[in-house]
Amino acid sequence: MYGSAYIDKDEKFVGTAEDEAQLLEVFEARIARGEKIEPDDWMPADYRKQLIRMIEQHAHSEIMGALPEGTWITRAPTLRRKLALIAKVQDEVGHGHLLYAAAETLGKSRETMINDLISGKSKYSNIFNYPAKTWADIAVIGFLVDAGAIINQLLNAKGSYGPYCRALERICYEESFHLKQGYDAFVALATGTPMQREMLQDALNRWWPPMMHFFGPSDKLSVHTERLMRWKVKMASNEEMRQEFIDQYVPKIWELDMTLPDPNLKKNEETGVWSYTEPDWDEFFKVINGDGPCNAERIAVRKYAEQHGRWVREALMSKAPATAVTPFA
Ligand code: BYC
Repeated sequence: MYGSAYIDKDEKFVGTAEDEAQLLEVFEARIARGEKIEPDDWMPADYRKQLIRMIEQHAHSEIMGALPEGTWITRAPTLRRKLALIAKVQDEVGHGHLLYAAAETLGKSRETMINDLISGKSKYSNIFNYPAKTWADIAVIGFLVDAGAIINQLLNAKGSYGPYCRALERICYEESFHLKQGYDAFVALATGTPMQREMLQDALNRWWPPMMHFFGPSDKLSVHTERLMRWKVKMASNEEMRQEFIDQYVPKIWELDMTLPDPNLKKNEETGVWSYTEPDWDEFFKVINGDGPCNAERIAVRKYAEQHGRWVREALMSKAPATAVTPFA
């Protein structure tokens, strides 16, 4: 209840327009003061909807991201790399759990979220719809995709919704280890044999275009940015995040004498702004709408996991039989 107003069982606001305007004013003032919004606080229905969309997509991206990397655990070149990759994949799945839990505070169940992922209703990051063909792909994912994720997440951890911010903060600690392992693998290949450098260059050429897409469409094409930034769900525009990524990481790639497949990539030293070839946004929208090189394969794996893991979930949720034997008794 909020005065005479309340939220009904379908999450609809019931009250006068005046009540709602007043609540909205208080809500926006809290955000402007930098306060965190918590699950039991009043929030506009659209804030809730946008947060569920974004956190859910983020959670899906974490568990989908574990798939291309997971296939390389058995093929990692050394025991040390294998151990690091196992730990990373485990972390990514853990991030998925944290984020599903954060989204659940807004009223959508995990089961519904997983169903929406495997039915194709929910999106997940474009970047995980491409194949990881060689070990160099794993180095590029660990270095550049994790770097991109950190840029996005460090910013949004300062946002307005408490449970999402706290999850992001914890995720960022782990992501910084992932970035170190990715960079280490990247440098090992970049300073290795001509064949290793060639393999790395090939991976960079393939991953660069989806990496440019990773931060979302150009600000002209972005539909949610303006509202999300007003509500401090998103703390920077897609283009601001992309510029920050390019500025921090392109010099690190070039200093290893590797190249990027964009002849127009150049920094304006006066303004600090990078120019680059406009990414192919048709390709981006095709991929995020389910028609990328690996969409069907990724969804099929998640569907398999959902179906074949059902008995485990059911067993965990069921009450233990009265006659159960106590282990080690
Ligand atoms: N991929 O209005 P816009 C990881 C969609 S995992 C797919 O700009 P918004 C890792 C967008 O949803 C971390 N779809 O959107 C894991 C919208 O479509 P709908 C991944 C995208 O939300 C394992 C439409 O395009 N990070 O790092 O304002 C191993 C218009 O876009 C993408 C996150 O998930 C995309 N890249 O801004 C290694 C961060 N971009 O929903 C690493 C959380 C846009 O209207 N998400 N779309 O149908 C965000 O920060 C924001 O959602 C975005 C997009 C910046 C990505």
